Amino acid sequence: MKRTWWKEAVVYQVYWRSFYDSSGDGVGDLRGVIEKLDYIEKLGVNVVWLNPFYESPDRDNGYDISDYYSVMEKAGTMEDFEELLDEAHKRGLKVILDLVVNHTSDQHEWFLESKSSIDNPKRDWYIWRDPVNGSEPNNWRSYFTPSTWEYDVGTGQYYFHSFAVEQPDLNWENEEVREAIYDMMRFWLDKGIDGFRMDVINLLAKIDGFPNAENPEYTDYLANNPGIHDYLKEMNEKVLRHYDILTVGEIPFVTPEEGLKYVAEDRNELKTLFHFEVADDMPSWDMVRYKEIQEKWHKAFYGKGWNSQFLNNHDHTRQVSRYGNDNRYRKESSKLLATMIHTLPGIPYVFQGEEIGMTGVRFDTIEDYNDIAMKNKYREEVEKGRNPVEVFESLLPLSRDNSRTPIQWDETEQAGFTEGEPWINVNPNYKMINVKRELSEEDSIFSYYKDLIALRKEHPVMIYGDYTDLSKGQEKLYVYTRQFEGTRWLIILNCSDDHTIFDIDVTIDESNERLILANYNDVSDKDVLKNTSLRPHEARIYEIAL
Ligand code: TEU
Repeated sequence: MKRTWWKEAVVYQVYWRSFYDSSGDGVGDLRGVIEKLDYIEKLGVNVVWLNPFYESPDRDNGYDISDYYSVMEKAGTMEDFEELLDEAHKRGLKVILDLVVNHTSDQHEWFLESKSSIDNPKRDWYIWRDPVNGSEPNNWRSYFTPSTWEYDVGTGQYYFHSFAVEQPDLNWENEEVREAIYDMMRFWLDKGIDGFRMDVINLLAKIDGFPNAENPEYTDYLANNPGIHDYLKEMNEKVLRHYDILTVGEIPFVTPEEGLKYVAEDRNELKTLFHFEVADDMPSWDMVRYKEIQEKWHKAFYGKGWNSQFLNNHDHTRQVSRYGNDNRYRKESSKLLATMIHTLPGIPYVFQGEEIGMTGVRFDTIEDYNDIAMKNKYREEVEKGRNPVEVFESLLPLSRDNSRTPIQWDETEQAGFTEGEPWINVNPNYKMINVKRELSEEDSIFSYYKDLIALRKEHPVMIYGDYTDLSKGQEKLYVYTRQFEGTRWLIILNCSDDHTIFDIDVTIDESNERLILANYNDVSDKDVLKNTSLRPHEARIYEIAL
């Protein structure tokens, strides 16, 4: 498989509104990112993904764009962005932007025109349908609301939205729409950005005729529809292939075989993808299932396409709270999960704050929350007559705001994130968990991430190695090898709160075994592995003989 810079990337996701506020208005901003670039550089990552900062009414935190060509006031100015890009590049950091082209804001000029009358030239830029028997054209559910259809009184038709009512879907069948999007992509690429994270990119094509779904609750009918690969091939042909960039598609609802169609090297569509078999479908840790997922994706992708590894992002609860132990073993399990993500095949993603072991949050009332997905769901369920307290409790574990609280920089007021009132409350544990503390402690989570990321630069086995799981079916231990050009690594993870005996059948030649990294600092090179008792959330990486 060809070596390329983007396969060797470690991506750091910057949710800028919660990163650092340079202006004191309570919202993080692009200047705040510039001020903290040295911090990102110190971690050793080489790509930064910035969540959307384009002009937006901000109903879905920037994923409802009203002007693709300008910067939202809260985030800063175009000059700030250009400076950020320049400063990042000076530090050897590449920058990828969010590309949100399945939908726009309902305040986008295009939609305002489209809505203004049935014969407006932009009417067909969005998806409009007549009522069926006086009601919605079909029974589909959107991600954030009970129906994908919203009625427009002015023109007597419904428009289609896969997400919130304020996020109408563009009509990708219309060539003018596609060309307008390609122009916009070139605009940013020509500024020198290094790629795109493509928001729900497999939703662009819709099922012909919008037939009713048998089970409308399972919204897979929104994704992977006929025509999608034609759009992506065209996008590649007209735009992507002319730039040396990283493209990562957000691709929910795919099997590995289907996923490969988006990224197979010989198909000329995207470079990599995020699938959601873990984030969307594994609410809490399930070791056996996680291994099965890794196995089947590796099998389908090895030598053919490139994957990504992540356990959290701005939509998914912080990994140490969801999949580790954010209490007694916060430090150990943060490091273990990092070891896993950075040694499995695919590009590792670090979501801001993960590198200091930030945890999920629990606010007291629904008013303390901002997430439109959570708030809409809360309203929908309460309107059905359900008990509000129960509904609230049920939404807490996976609320997207778990990951969206401000970065905890230090122990001062508002965790040093802002001098104003933060747009969302700071996690109350900031005095214990913060960057300042992490940077001052030798065996901190941050310093472990730094070591792990540095290893990737010296050891291509972490990137290009094949993968063999030696622990199938085991519920606590995850043990696998990676092998590449004469080097073999053994990764040992005790994914549990218990002491666990290492009883895996792998031949270890003591004279050849070398400890590469461990998350307990008293492990020595000479530790014989067989029958060793591994401590809770213990993680080790060895180089072993072939
Ligand atoms: O997310 C798509 C989305 O709906 C995710 O919330 C979902 O959990 C999953 O990851 C895909 O099945 C993207 C953005 O990341 C999110 O913040 C936006 O709200 C959404 O698209 C709409 O643009």
